[in-house]
Amino acid sequence: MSSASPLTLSSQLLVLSPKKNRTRTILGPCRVGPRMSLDQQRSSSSNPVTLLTNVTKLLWGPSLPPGLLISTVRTAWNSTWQLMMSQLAPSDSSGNYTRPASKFPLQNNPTASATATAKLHLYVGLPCPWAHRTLIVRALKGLEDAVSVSIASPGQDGSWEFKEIPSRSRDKDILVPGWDSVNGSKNLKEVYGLRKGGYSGRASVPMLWDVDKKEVVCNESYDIIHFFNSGLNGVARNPGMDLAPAELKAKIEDWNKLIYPNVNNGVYRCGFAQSQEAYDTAVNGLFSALEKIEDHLGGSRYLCGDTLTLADVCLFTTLIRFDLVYNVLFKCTKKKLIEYPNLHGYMCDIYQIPKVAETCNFTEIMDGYYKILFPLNPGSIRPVMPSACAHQLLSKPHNRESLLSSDGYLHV
Ligand SMILES: N[C@@H](CCC(=O)N[C@@H](CS)C(=O)NCC(=O)O)C(=O)O
Repeated sequence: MSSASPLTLSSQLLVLSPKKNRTRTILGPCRVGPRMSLDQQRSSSSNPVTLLTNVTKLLWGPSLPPGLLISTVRTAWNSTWQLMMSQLAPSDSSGNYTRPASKFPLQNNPTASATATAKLHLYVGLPCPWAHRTLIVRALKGLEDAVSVSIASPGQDGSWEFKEIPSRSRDKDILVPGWDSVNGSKNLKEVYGLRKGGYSGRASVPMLWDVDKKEVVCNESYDIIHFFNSGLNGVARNPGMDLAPAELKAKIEDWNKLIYPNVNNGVYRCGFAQSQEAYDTAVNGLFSALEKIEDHLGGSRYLCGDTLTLADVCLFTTLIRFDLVYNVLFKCTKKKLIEYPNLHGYMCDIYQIPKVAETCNFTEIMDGYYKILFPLNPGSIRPVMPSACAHQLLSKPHNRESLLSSDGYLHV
């Protein structure tokens, strides 16, 4: 997602058409086919794909050899795809996706110590796994009153947009895309731009905003969840819940070192790989990490033992999207998540923690990825939701309560 608009590319494709010296008319009967009804003809003339097909026929005639057609389109598509990917998903010289660092980590924020008393607002998008982490910790800590939220939806050009009117539900516990309730902005870029000194970089979610100072507090999910866990206990409804107790901090970091590059970012490294080698490396790293975690979860209820921690929250938001999206769209195809009994049971266990299911919006997740990630799914067709991902199935008994004995260490 970036400021480059993928939609402009279809018009560039037209410019790539090789021959301009044909004189056939586009509306003759052979263009629409003899068996097309008048209604079909009318609707097809407004359909851009049909229009492109007709223009192609006009330029080349109906009998273009399939080999030429395929090699021409392949060359045109590959070059535009490379162009798009280089801007939307930066990679190194071997085609490995390299995620840009967040511009506003918490430790760089000079006002961070005063932030606990500031009026805070959280900007998120429901498809985003990084933003999802912050919604879960906000809910578990009971920060709904202390940290209000605005939910953006992905726009056609990949930016995060707000609806123009408040959503009908004013219930802060119901998470649906809506308007920007503190700044009234039309998109997230505009909100970032309100900070002193402006901002022209990536307008990413999640983003924590200081309402009175009109300043970005942080846009790095890992920092935000740590801050929500321990920095706002004075206003949290559930201050006693500690998702990163001192004695587990080292274990949480160890799990994160395995899970962030190979699983959380690993699925993106599969999906955004720009060479076969880059994809192979990413997919092997992903599934070997999943195998390790699967083994560990056979004897441990959560990653660090019998206590739910931030490491589990971070893993959960990738797992819950796995069969819905990553398995298909990002080519994480070696196995589906449902084929891992321990990982799947563990995911259901976390899903069933009160208030977690309400943060998971499967329709928004599927729409967000399949309809908006244009370079990976140009037709924008959203596949049917896998039946194993239905709420009722995720709510079934998981029987993991008895797994209490692990030391919670990552044994590799
Ligand atoms: N490292 C960041 C990553 C956030 C991120 O990449 N968010 C995506 C959505 S899933 C985004 O908003 N991208 C918009 C853009 O890059 O312009 C974090 O963990 O918070």
